[in-house]
Amino acid sequence: MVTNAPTLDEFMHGVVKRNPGEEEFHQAVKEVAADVLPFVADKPKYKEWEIMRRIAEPDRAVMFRVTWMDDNGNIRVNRGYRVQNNNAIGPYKGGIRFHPSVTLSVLKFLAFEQTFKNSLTGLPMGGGKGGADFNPKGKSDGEVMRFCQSFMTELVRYIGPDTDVPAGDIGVGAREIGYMFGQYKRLTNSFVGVLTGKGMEFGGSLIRTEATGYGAVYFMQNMLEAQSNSVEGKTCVISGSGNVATHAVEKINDLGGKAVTLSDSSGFIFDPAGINAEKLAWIKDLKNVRRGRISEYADEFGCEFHEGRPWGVECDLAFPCATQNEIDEGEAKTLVSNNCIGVSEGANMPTVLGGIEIFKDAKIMYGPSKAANAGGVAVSGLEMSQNSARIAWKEEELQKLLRDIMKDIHDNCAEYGAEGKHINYVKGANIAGFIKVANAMMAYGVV
Ligand code: NDP
Ligand code: 2IT
Repeated sequence: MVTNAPTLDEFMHGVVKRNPGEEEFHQAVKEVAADVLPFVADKPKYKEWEIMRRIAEPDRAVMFRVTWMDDNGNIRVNRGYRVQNNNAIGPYKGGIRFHPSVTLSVLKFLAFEQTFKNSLTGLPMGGGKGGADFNPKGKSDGEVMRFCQSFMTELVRYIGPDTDVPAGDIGVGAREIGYMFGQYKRLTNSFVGVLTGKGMEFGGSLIRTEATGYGAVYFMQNMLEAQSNSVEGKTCVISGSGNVATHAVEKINDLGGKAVTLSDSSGFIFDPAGINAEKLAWIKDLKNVRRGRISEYADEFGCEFHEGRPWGVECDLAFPCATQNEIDEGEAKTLVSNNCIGVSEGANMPTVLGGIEIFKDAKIMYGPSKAANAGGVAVSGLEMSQNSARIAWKEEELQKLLRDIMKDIHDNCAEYGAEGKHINYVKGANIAGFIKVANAMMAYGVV
């Protein structure tokens, strides 16, 4: 069964042919295959077992109608999905996204990435992702509740605490997880850890809310420490103003950095004085309770608001924490020419492939999403462990576990990504994430 190793072009030709028009999925697979194919080329065992081809084909993807009634009595129809990419090393695990831009391609890219990310955490979790093209913006609590209940009424068939454990992502936070968990419990008459990111009263874990943003800053700190540098005194540009962005700012402040921007889909605020703890508390209330726009910050605190994205603001460190493809090639060049020395990705796949090449060529510290934002799903894994054991760990223990996991991910990426004195974290993350999944798949034979 010996086969010749395909070139990247040959491999991608097959992926594009089997998944026509799914550009985000092609992009995510290409980024990984570019590192993994050369790595397996002289390792017959991985090559012969066609591991990369198998990981790039989801185990299954389900699509379903979600019907619900709005406050005016209109019948609304959305499309729901769950993509179960790979469960070689544990139950499928990954968030649920509610956003009008959700398509099968977006969720396939996210489930594929999640497979490598979850492997990097060192915890037993496979990769999955789900969501719907539902737009929570401007909806009442009642509408969101009815949508979540209808979504779960269908999703319940495909998930379970040992099968597939969803969590939050864009548009899905504590409120939505509460509604979905309540409906799962009602439909199955079982109280189990089937979702993570739950409220503390019903099986949630301390620091899950903070974990992704904190983890992305820890990853940056680890990259800086490898060069005898630190976050202290650094000017930081952050995009987004949701869960990941606000907690990244919180940790930047803790470590003595200065966060000067946040954004949403309308534009960004630039606050040269820095977004301190008091301003951050105001933003969390704006986003989670009043559900307002980031432009209101500029009115409240008297700073600039601009349309577009924040990457033209001069900075030492950049933290994209909003969405995919939010740093294009031109913006990557701008960051480099403004002497930005490090990028840590809180969002999933925020940099286009051409932008990644620009960061690599400039040899700046670049922490790709599957490594840098793994702190969230890592604490989700710890929430699953606590639920299974029916115990709750203390905050200090969890804080330490998160820091240690992020350090291990960093060191693992550094080992596989070493290129002389420089560390190619993209290559390191792709290869380190691949090996564990590949070894498990080979143990199972041809499945
Ligand atoms: P939230 O819904 O809490 O916040 C999303 C933020 O990004 C909002 O400020 C939103 O602005 C902005 N945003 C979303 N879509 C767009 C867009 N198309 N253009 C511009 N801005 C946009 O989500 P999270 O903070 O949870 O997620 C942010 C990113 O982090 C995503 O890429 C997600 O996949 C990733 N991530 C999240 C994890 C988690 O634990 N939550 C874990 C790992 C990664 P607006 O309100 O205007 O839409
Ligand atoms: O992209 C991600 O890692 C998440 N949205 C979190 C997934 C999870 O299961 O906690």
